Amino acid sequence: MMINGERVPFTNEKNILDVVRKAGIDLPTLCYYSELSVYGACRMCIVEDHRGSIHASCSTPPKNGMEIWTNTPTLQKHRRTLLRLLLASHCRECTTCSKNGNCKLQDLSKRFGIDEVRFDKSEKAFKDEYKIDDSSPSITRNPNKCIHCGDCVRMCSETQNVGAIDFALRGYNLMVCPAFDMPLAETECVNCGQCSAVCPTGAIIIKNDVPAVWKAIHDKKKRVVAQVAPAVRVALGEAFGMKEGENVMPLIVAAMRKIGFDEVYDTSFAADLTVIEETNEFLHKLENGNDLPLFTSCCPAWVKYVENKHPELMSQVSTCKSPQQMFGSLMKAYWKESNPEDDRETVVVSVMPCTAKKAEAGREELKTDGISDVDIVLTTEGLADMIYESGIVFKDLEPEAMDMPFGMYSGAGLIFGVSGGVTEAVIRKVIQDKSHTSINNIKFCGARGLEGTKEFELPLEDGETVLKIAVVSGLGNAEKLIQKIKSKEAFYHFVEVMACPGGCIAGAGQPFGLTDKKKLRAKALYASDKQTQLRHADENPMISSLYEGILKDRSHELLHVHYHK
Ligand code: HC0
Ligand code: SF4
Repeated sequence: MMINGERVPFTNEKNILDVVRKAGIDLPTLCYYSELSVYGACRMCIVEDHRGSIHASCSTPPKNGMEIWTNTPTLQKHRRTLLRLLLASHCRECTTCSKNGNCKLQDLSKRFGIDEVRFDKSEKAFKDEYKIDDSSPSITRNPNKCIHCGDCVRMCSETQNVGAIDFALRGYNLMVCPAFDMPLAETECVNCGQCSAVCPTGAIIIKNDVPAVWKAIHDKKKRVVAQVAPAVRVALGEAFGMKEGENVMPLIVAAMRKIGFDEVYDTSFAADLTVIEETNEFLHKLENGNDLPLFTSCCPAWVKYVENKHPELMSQVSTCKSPQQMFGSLMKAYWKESNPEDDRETVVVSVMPCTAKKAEAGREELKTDGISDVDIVLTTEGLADMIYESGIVFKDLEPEAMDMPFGMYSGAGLIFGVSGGVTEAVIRKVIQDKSHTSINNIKFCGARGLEGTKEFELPLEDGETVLKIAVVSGLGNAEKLIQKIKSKEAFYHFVEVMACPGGCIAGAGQPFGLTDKKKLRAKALYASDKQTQLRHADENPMISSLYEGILKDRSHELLHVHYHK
């Protein structure tokens, strides 16, 4: 086809938009994500053909012989009108909006030179129009900033099979909200935050816990201990213009020390503990042959999904706390035991790629004597904001090493951040042959890759047992798998579920990542795993010493949980 007078070949592209973008022209969109269905609502991606007809390029398939233009005077005029109409009913508190600098509407307004808005309303009218829904521990909904693109609705229903939000009312009153405009916290929302990840404006934003972290850091009576999740290190650099997928963990440690955190540790350490506890639980179930499959429990959005939609399966969800929570409970207990004289209060701050971890940390079941095991959860972007606010030039930092002992981890704990990682880590523990070659060969078992559903068999060394394993990411894929299990169409021994498509590398708290970015992040985690000295959780010497010490009698109390919704 011809684009702006130049011949552009196309192959499998499903719409003109993808062909145009492949040709290096960034057509604007507000409602298009290649991983969601096409909605065609915003019309920003319009193109003009040789007859002067206008087409929405996202919903028009490419054809041989087609001639289109992407930036004619007519298109420019239409795009500006569309933006002015959107802005006419959009509040314009840009300087105080948490999406300031990261908002597609703001970005396109600048790009298309919108310097005045007709049909203006008073600021007061904007502010009073819809109430802000602040009920969720993970996200805040501000319908006054919604442009009705429907991205969040499609993400929530198509990808996640949750359907907590949808369009309501008609015409001028049209809005996106939960059924009966209930507070989000009272719906089936699982807190995965994927709606906020695709929201082009500030209509759905992630709860900002940065002020609480500053307050703790500035309080001299508090010992502020941080844990950094596996997936954060391969995404945070993007916020400072570094290469996508680069592992910047040593710079994160340096930045966090400068910010004022007292100790900086790695959640991958606790993931090693999870591997040990979860594998023991799995082998026990396998021996008894009941209550299978064992479902993983480290993704809190998945746990909430099961509680909401399949409560009868909760007995099959591992009782292991997630690594975030294992870290929190262990850290607090360990400190109390080993430093009885220190009267500072320990505040555990997690840095997570995830919004659901904020909700998880607040759960009653994950408190000890009424105090949360994890006190504050920052997202990757939240930490980037703190670094930025501190004036730290991230790229120029000297790399620093984690604090010890909770900064020691194996590669098995590190790969938790990508879909299939938990499974691969468990397999590394299950197999008897721990040689380098054997550990390396597990990567071919079928657990790796960004496909939403992966199923494979693993023959064990006893020559008899063949494990049937499934790895899914995206709750819609999990639902399909559950239906197959329930109808007995399929049987599995072990099932890993992560709510975000691709796993935590694509968590909603990360700089937004489509497929290519996810691939780079996954690659970086696997490369870092390969470089670690310790490849399986049992090799972590700190873990062994904990089992001989504090965990000798308290492993169940500190590392397991029984949810009662
Ligand atoms: Fe994940 Fe985790 S790997 S959930 O995906 O299991 O958030 O990165 O920290 O807890 O370790 C998120 C990421 C974690 C936890 C770990 C697990
Ligand atoms: Fe959070 Fe990871 Fe689950 Fe996404 S997959 S909701 S980032 S724990």
